[in-house]
Amino acid sequence: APTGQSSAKVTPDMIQTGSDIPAHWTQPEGNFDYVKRDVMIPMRDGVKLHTVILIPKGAHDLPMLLERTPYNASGFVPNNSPHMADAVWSGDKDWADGSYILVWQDVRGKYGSEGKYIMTRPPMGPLNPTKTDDTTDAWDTIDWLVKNITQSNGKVGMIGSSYDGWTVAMALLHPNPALKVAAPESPMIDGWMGDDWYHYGALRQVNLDYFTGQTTRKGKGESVPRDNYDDYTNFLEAGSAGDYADAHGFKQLPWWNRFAAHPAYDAFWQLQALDKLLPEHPSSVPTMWLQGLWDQEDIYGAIHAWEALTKAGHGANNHLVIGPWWHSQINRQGWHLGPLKWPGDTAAEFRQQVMIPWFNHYLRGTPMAKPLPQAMIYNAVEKRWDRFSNWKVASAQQLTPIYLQADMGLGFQQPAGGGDSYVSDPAKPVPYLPRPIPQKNDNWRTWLVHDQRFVADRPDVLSYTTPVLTKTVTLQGAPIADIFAKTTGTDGDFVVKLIDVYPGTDPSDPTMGGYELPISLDIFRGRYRKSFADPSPILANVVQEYKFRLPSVNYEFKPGHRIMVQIQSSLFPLYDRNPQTYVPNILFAKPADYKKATVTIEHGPDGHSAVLLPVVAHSTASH
Ligand code: PG9
Repeated sequence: APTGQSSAKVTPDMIQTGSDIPAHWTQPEGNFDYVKRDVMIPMRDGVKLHTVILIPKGAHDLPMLLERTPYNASGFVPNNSPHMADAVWSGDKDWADGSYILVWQDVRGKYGSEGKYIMTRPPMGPLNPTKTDDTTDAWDTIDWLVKNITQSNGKVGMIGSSYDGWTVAMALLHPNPALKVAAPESPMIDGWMGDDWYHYGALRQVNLDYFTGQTTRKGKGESVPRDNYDDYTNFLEAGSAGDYADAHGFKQLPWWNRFAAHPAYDAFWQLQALDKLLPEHPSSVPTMWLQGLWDQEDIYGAIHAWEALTKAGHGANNHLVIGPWWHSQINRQGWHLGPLKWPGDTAAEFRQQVMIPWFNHYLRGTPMAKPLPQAMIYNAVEKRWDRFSNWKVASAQQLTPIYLQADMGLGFQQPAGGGDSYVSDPAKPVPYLPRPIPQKNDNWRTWLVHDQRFVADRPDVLSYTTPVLTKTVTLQGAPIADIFAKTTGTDGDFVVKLIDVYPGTDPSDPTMGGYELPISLDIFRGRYRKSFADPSPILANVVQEYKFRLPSVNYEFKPGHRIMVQIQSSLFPLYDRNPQTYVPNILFAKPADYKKATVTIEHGPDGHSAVLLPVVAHSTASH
């Protein structure tokens, strides 16, 4: 047998010194179909922003697609593949066929970018005394790109969803002339009124994880540590949202302190609401405002930005697209949404057949087979896109009240009177999903289509239902909840859900038998019934009106189905609990402030509770 040991001799090349990691490593890119550049782009104040650029090999005269993000630009190119389409994250694959130069940039102060981070930094002005914002940063970036990326044709399009959709909207306040087309996808537009932070003043407290995720580190921060698997328990045991935040160190976070000092819709929120600012600085950039019908994070932004611009006379270059999607699903697969199945991949088809051809039209002059209409809104019942040339802004709609009636009935006849009461107990708030509700929640994306039968038997949830419909009821527009109620408390929340009750059996899909599908729902904090800026206590035991707009729908209630309106006073733990005792700032309510209240929903005569429905006799949609 070989021995070998005695002749072992150490030569110099065997000796391990220094480091096995070279000072610099360059990936040979001989077989790559693109070139990757990591650059630091200087802004007007000298701060440099980290930017990742993928340029197809041999490219010339290509348009550039820019996304600005607080979520790590490098993460948009997760794979070290020689093929551009394999290198980029799934949402950008359709753009990575060699016909676009792709650009992602870290916003100021996050990940690889220099400078200071401010959460959704307000535009320069009273809330931002500096000389830069995300409008100037987008402007300077585009300026640099067209001057330095010689393979480009000098034209830029911007996309991005949610926060990245907000960066698109910010760029539109004063766009660089090279910005030729834009698609804010599920953009955060007004964080107080109906996007990520509050809905009509009710705090979306599960977003407290977002505060630590974004603002404890320059890179990705941790979520808030949990004592229990079930967030219902975690938030209930914590007390108020402020108690929860204090217990987890939030006082160290400037954003939380600023946020917590402004629970009402004061100047802090009003002056950064982009649906107010965009019409004051309208752009001529062709813009596709895009969101999901059941967008669980930013259901407010796109449609309100589009409506505000349209109302101000800027409808010609602004289009509205609402797909059958959860938040940002436009950038993923769109075969289904929870139990709702579509005939194809609605997201990929939209990207490939509408969005990219539309971008190509403005960025390389390619004619479009079909012009983009004023609005394209998916019809989730007929399972097809409806195209509208006259989708109305909410204020111009004709609305038909559907009234709450005796014996938990619902109908178009105004009832003479009556009412129903329930006890709302902050110690037992109504969950928004069946418990347990883990922090990493698989149902988060689809909670807005969850079967509402899981709460129907609760004594603090009222469900009003029509008889079985014999004719189709078609809704196109924004329903408005118009609730008249009294309470024994001095504050309180109202949750109103418009629901399609499916027939008891469905032979083709038995699991949908009797399904209670929410098609539009929202929450309203009672203290804001007179003014969002100046809250006031509810007068105990006096009937008050609570009127608020629900998310827009393009829906058909079919014969055999029933329409339901459900009312309750909490939606927990997604929204913080209202103590039902008026306190100056609910974020810091004390345990003794949380009190049971008896809530009575009036049918009349002191106000006829109803949901005002955008019923249309004849749809004007084309397909
Ligand atoms: N909805 C997320 C968000 C946007 C803006 C601020 C806070 C959160 C997002 O998905 O980006």
